[in-house]
Amino acid sequence: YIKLIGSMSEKSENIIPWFPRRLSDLDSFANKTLQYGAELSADHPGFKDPEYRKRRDEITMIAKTYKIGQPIPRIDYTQDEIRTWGTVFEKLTSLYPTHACREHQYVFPLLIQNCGYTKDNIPQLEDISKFLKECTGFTLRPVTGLLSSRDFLNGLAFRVFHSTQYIRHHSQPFYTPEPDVCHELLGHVPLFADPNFASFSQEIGLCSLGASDEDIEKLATIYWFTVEFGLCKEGDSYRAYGAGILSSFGELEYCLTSKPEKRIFDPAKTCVQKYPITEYQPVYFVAESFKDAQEKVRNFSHTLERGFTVRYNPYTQTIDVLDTK
Ligand code: NLE
Ligand code: FE2
Repeated sequence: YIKLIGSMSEKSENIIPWFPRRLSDLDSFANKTLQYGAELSADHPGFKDPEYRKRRDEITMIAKTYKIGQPIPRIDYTQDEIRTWGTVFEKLTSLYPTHACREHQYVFPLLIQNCGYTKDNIPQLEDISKFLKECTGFTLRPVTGLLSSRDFLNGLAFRVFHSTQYIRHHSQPFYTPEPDVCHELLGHVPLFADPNFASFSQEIGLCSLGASDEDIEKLATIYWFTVEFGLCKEGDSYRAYGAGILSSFGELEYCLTSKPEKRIFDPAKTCVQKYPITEYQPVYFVAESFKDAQEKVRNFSHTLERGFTVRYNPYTQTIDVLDTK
């Protein structure tokens, strides 16, 4: 925890949770991953498969020693892993034309051309990170598993996305409660190449810097219902832009049916909505556009209790703190 000096210290509640101020500060938390919650481990198909666990440990070693700025080491994926990827890739790409949002569909062919996205190849984080950097300035950073919401969201303030590098268990290719390369590369990556989506994501990240625990909870819920499970309107129909949907064949089909409830995205309401993490979502929120969603989140952030504002300085890749709200 840090204490801010100046006019802010006149307030009695002047203890502000630590937050990264420069890019290399992100190295201090990339290893602090959460243990699977009881809920997750009970459901996880790979939990009782020792060979799978061993392979995961091997892959996550990379993330453990990685420092920002280094090239991300390549993984030599096994035939079995590539087969799982191929199954997921084929099923999902057959649904994208009718279910994915416009931005996702625009970027996808570019990933095929530039980053080795095919059925028989699991693309490498390093190639993708370079590609994204040229599109929107986003970069990937390998991570061993789930970070705390605070750390994960703080990364977005720097346009850094923490990405896993291992793949889901082969027994359940069409839905997993955990992030894996299918989820990151097919769900998240295409959207981070879109300028409006990139700046919407960064907006949530900036709001999270130095936020109270309660506000982090709200922002994480907003992140959940947008970046992970967001729907948007296109003409008269709905389309998916949330990565958790775009990486799950089962949920992608389900989300556009009339079964789940769909509500308009409104940060003040969305931020308190409860959600399950190991099954299809019963409720989705629909965004008008990424620009509109960003503006709504920005307005919402003024209602949070943080007593200062932050600005990202892209030249130095640091955070400027302004003590006016
Ligand atoms: N349910 C998603 C999938 O199967 O790809 C992963 C969600 C991670 C938050
Ligand atoms: Fe995700």
